[in-house]
Amino acid sequence: MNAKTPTSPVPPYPHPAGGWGSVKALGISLMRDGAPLATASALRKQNKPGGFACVGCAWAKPAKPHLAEFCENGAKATAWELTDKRATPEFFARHSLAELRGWSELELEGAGRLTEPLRYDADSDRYLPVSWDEAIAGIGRALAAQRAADPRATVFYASGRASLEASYMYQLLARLYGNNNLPDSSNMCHESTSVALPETIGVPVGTVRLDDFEQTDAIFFFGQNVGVSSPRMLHQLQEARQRGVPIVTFNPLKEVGLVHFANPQSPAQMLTPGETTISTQYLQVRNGGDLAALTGLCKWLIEADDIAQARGGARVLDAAFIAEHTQGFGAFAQAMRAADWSAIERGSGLPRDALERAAKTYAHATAVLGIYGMGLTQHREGVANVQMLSNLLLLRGNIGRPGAGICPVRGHSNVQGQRSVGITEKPELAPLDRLAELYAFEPPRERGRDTVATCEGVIDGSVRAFVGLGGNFLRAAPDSQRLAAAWAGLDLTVHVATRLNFTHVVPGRESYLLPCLGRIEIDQQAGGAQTVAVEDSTGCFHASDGVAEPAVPTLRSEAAIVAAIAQACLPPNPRVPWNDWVADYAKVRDAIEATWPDVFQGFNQRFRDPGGLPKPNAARERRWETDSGKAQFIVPPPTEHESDPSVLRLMTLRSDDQFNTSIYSLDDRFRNVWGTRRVLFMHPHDMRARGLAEGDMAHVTTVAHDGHRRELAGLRVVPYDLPRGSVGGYFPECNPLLPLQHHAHGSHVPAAKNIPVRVKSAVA
Ligand SMILES: Nc1nc2c(c(=O)[nH]1)N[C@H]1C(S)=C(S)[C@@H](COP(=O)(O)OP(=O)(O)OC[C@H]3O[C@@H](n4cnc5c(=O)[nH]c(N)nc54)[C@H](O)[C@@H]3O)O[C@H]1N2
Ligand SMILES: Nc1nc2c(c(=O)[nH]1)N[C@H]1C(S)=C(S)[C@@H](COP(=O)(O)OP(=O)(O)OC[C@H]3O[C@@H](n4cnc5c(=O)[nH]c(N)nc54)[C@H](O)[C@@H]3O)O[C@H]1N2
Ligand SMILES: [Mo]
Repeated sequence: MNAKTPTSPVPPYPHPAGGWGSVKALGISLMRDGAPLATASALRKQNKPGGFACVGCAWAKPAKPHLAEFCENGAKATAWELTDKRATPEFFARHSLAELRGWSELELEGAGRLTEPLRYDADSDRYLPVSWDEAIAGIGRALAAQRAADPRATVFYASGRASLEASYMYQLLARLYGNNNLPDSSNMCHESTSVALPETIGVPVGTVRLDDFEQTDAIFFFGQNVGVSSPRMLHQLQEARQRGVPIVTFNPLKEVGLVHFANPQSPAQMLTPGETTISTQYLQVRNGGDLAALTGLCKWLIEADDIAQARGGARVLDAAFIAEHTQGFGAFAQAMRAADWSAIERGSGLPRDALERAAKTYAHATAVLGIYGMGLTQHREGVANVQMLSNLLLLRGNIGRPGAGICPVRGHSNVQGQRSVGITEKPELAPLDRLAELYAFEPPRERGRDTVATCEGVIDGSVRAFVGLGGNFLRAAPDSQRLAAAWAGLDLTVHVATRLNFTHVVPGRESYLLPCLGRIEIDQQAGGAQTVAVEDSTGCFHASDGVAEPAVPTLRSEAAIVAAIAQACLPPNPRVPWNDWVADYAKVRDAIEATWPDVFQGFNQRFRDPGGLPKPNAARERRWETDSGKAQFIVPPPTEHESDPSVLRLMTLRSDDQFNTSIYSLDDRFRNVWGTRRVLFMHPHDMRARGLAEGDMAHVTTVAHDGHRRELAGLRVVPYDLPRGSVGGYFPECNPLLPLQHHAHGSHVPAAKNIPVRVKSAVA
């Protein structure tokens, strides 16, 4: 190949993540969203005792918070919630839903906070205001009618933000209604983790807590964009780097936050060029190449150990740990020895010597953290990817030891918590017998619908009603165009939301939009101002108190709305004290503790503890709650190789100015993209092979062979430093390209990081 490229890749963002760029971007964002004073005052209480838990990401909240325990993106999330813009009934009188369907996500959410309950009026094609009583009565009637016809045709989606209290009430509503149809955002996110880890280490979550960062010797980072998605973790990474801890990163893109970081809360760093280099080795793995890369690491370690044993030298693997604590090592080691280096290099896109260097770093460390995000989970091999990382860690006993462990970085601020209080479609994961006993009813035992099954049901007509506790399902889900076309066939759609989005403007035959309080707002109930609880990424439960005046007095809390809907659609059940719960959320916490006494022991007394109330985690103590009672090595499946060079692998990405489908602006300053999100990042060689130059418009089609045509035209080509054969675009704009059936084996997480596509010039 000619090394000279027709166009040079975009010049890299010259500044570190954090730093002055971050302070400036934050100032602009606060001005743009209005209410800078309310936001500034709220920010002082963000992630602090007596304050609120950030509504952005789920990263851990330390016991001793930093002076300002928020990041640029957390501050943007706060400003977004506390905006002074309002989507009032007058707004809805001016715009039909047909018109609003032509608006972008930025424009729809840009209308501001929802203020009144709304009901869809088909004659005028508008949302009209209704009283809370009318809305709840109407929803109650419609849901009761659906329940009488078939309780399994209604779905209760949760987006990962609602509190533990509201979520507990929500799952109880679904089960009293008669189904386990509780899909959540985690089905598109870390479900691969929830399926992978119980099999290998016996817990569905990570094993790492904040203090492990202080004791670790090496950090291995896979497919997680820390500078954008969980920037507060940069504090821990920076501290580790200052102790000389190596950080080895696997990511197809050179993400700024993984390259270097300046701490905006460290004046010394802000004034000098003394930023921290984050990654000591950066491996630009092909997207979808992690299984091969991890195989390379494990192979090197196992063979180095074979040699050490033969020579009678010091062991490379932790043989005592493997013997005492694990099962399946023999078969796994055999598979690794048999793996072929040329296949590893081809599969990962990485040279053998780079992988060997990373393996040596791993072998030299006594305590290693394995951190990962969507780069591992959103693949056909999402479950196998996570299990392979778990295999790597087990080789040297890096689970259940200070400074070591596996660390999935969760997305939404309470997504992990929703699972802990029963939001799951899998009946075996819900305490159904306990619920039966506490509330005197017969819970449904049949498996419910996850996100993919919900989409299938909407498309084939077997789902008739959709209730959404937050989220923007029609944008976030795969095959979003096919889904939107089928959505209008639903009998009933009900959305509980803070801001207007696309899903709301595609109504079912009967449709309601209910405006709720956000977590930053003061939640007054009969029993006074309420506190709620959330769970962070490291399994600690925290208290969160609203600090800002509600956007308008008409808003109701999610807990109050769920309780009202439940009472309106279900026969009375004196065992479920909905009204008492709404008056005093501490009583919901008591109910949660009564349902899971071991997990939530002393919940009301302990959830305000500094650093939160840690959830018990057996793997942290090297108790393996797996079928065999041991930690399990798992042989990875053979990888599916794409042999057709005309097929590229599309990964869908987040910009630094969005929170999922909430788009704050069209810029992505870290990737040097301004004023548009309709772009396609390409390697210059792949551009040239298709006759494309920088700034040309590309036409992208999915390779799916299922009879459905999926295409996007008019994506501006941006030459970029990524592996050949890989292309990047933005989520959610690229979701029409993601086939519903293209999801992870075992977990059904849509394979949003590896969509097979063909790219050509849009004009050709
Ligand atoms: N500011 C902000 N914060 C957020 C969110 C947000 O939208 N904005 N979303 C929240 C949510 S719900 C979630 S789940 C998390 C998501 O946070 P992340 O887990 O960081 O998810 P992404 O940003 O989608 O992608 C992560 C990285 O994976 C890399 N990648 C893509 N394909 C591969 C691959 O095959 N292998 C490897 N090794 N890497 C790959 C991409 O280059 C990218 O850097 O963030 C949460 N926090
Ligand atoms: N192609 C592709 N698709 C993806 C992904 C990807 O990387 N690539 N990522 C996936 C992931 S990881 C996730 S988590 C999903 C996210 O998918 P969703 O669950 O849809 O989450 P959001 O986009 O965060 O939802 C935004 C909406 O939530 C509402 N909202 C905000 N705050 C609140 C609140 O406090 N209460 C209530 N009731 N509503 C509120 C607002 O109305 C807002 O419009 O998308 C997934 N889809
Ligand atoms: Mo997520």
